[in-house]
Amino acid sequence: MPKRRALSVALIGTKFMGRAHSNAWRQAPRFFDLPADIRMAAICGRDRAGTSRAAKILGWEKAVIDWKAIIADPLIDIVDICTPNDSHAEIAIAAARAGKAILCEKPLARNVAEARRMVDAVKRARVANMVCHNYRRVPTVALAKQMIDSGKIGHRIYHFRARYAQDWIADENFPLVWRLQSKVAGSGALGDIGAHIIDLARFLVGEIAVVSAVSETFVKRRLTKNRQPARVDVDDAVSVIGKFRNAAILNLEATRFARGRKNQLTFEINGSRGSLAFDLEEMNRLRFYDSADPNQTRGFRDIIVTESKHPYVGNWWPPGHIIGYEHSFVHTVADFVKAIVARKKIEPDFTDGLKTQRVLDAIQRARPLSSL
Ligand code: SOE
Repeated sequence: MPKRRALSVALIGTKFMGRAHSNAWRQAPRFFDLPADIRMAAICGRDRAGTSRAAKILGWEKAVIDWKAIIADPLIDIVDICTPNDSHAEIAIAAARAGKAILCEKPLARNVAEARRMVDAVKRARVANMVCHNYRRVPTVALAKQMIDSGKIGHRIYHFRARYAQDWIADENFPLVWRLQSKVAGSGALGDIGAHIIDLARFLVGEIAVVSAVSETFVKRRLTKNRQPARVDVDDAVSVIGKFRNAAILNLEATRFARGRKNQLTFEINGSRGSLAFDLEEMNRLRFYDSADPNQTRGFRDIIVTESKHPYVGNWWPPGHIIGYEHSFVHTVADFVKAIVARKKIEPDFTDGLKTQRVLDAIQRARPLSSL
């Protein structure tokens, strides 16, 4: 019998995304029929004690504190980058040169120039590469994509409206963390959460052709963790209007100042025959309006996306037994492993990350206002 392949993974980053990805690497082989065994070989972080603790709790074989040791290790096949944005390019380019497959958290980079260098590196090295836009792999979102592709809302799309709203920095006493510094993050709400809905716009409707935007930094000065005053040089909120190449109209909002909204991601798509609506807070439900329904009973209906025929769902629980946020990462990792072994292209890859980055940069450059 041919020996089954084993893929050794090293994850860089131990915080929120490090934990979400660790859970995904652990669960994917348990719930998906993967073409390779997964070895959770190493987790890498900056402080020794914290990283050792993370390795133990999250189930990695060893803790490493220098990411260059991961790159130099010939036994590592996959590098999973869950670090702040300013290190994505350096780590990914080194990993590509070392011939490793790469999964990278979003946004791919801080700007287009960096993203382009990352794309060049993975193309030159011909290594598998993927950006972790996990929301594409929420079953409800994947079903929406199938329905759009099969014409369920018509052959023309008129509108894509999306909102990603949080409130974790709405308190002006919240400290200046890395996500509020452009030299580390690139941009603010725009790149952190706006990147997700731009990716969904591209996934569900197509390429974006033009954008116009307004943004604001509501709290311009904050104290660092050492209580030093410092300037906030990223956006707190941004609103975007634009147009897709297929003439559909785009409306996006990304904000971290929507009090009460902890992680609200909603979208609505209106097509020539019907509409689809999604809300992450009810992520197993897809709302569908079909204008071809008989008019006495026509209206939005709820599709509870828990049937075994729905994307990814057959691998989990019986109908009606809902799934959550963490499953989207499991699906991402499972699809990535399948693509690596089959040597198939996977989306969103670094080229998609670059396209999204072009939209982010265009929004940052946009000068839309007619003054009154
Ligand atoms: C923080 O705003 C954050 O963790 C994002 O970085 C993630 O991408 C998003 O899924 C949840 O919020």
